[in-house]
Amino acid sequence: MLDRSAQLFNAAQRCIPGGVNSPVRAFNGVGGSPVFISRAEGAYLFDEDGNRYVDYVGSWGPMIVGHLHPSVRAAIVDQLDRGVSFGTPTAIETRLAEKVCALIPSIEKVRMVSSGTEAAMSAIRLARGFTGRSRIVKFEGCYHGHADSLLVKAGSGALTMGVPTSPGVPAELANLTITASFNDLQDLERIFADAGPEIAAVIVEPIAGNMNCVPPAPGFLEGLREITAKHGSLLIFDEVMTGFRVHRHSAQGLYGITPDITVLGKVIGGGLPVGAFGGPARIMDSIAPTGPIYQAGTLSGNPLAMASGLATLELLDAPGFHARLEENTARLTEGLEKAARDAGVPFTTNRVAGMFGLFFSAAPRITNYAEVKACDVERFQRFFHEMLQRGVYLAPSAFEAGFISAAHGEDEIRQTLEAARAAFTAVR
Ligand code: KE4
Repeated sequence: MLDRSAQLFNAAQRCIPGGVNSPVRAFNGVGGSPVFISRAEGAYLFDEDGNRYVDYVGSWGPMIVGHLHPSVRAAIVDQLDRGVSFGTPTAIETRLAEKVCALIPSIEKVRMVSSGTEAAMSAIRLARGFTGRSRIVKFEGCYHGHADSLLVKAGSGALTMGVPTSPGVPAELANLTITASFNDLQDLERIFADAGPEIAAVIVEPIAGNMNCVPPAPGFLEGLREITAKHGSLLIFDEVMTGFRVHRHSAQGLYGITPDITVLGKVIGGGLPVGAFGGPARIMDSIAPTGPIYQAGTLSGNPLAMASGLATLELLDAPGFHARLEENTARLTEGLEKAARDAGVPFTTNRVAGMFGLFFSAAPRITNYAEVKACDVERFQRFFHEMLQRGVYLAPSAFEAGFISAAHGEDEIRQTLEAARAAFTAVR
């Protein structure tokens, strides 16, 4: 007898490509059939068969205050009773914009959109329009959503001409994207020596979270800032994942770097569809209707999503919020490393405040994409299922970061480490 999730997956695959509305959810990264979640609360997910899981995905980052937080729920319900969408300016859009500008000093003006992809795509167009240049630089292993110019990987050839990572992206467009190595400033220096005057912008995840969690090497972000400023290119921080997660003022506050444009998503919507891009007024005023660079969206600034995002950000104002997140992430990752050591399994972690990475590797720390790719993915896949069976829901991919919420406490971490001791033994 198939469990309910398996039955639902069979039905979903008949009318949704792969049975999912976003590929990573299909469990192709870990094998097996995805669990279908029916509800969530605090640090927990509950699947259609009634199984409970400690959740370390948090909808891929947005649920930083935990699922169904009473304040967020109340804000959504309050807005719901006044209508969900008007297609007009609303006061609550300004309140969220003001909150973002207060929390991220490099942002004087911000435009709301409906996803991180849309925000990154718009930021690229803004940088190209503002500088009059066409080429952009991204980093191998970093992900900025699925806009054409960003679905590009390093090609061969001296200029590391980009080649598409997906059919449907024209080679002519991919050619305008140069791919560099994350945490490798020499590589970037070489690219700018070759093509500096043509480069509109460098876009980077200040803490890589899409090659699993890889923090910036000391001096790397400072180097990006220096090189781009020297060549008149813009520096775009894609903080869709790190925004408000790693520090009250995001990664740029944690590392003390001022980018030209910041891309946001996830936490800023508290689980409802919100993305955003912002920066100094001198740049942002180039965006329609004040400037010529076109960008628009039917549901941009949706009042329900704004209410959810604003209530979430207001909860992050609590004294010690990020310190507690950091403490619990440290307790979790240090406990996992001990459990792996006791089981004799080569394993290490990375963490930055409320995000972390798990790696099956004998290396003391994982510092770049090549080292991530050398990790034991097959052992991670087995570990993932051993943990799932014991009620712990990790990201279903060896190349994704994990997230802790304010709802994770002693109990949840104890349950997780108990499951991990058995899971490490099982994958020894
Ligand atoms: P969305 O379009 O998925 O809202 O955001 C794209 C995006 C942009 N920038 C960064 C740094 C991101 O991490 C993302 C999306 N993250 C993935 C998981 N790593 C979302 C999960 C999914 O694709 O289903």
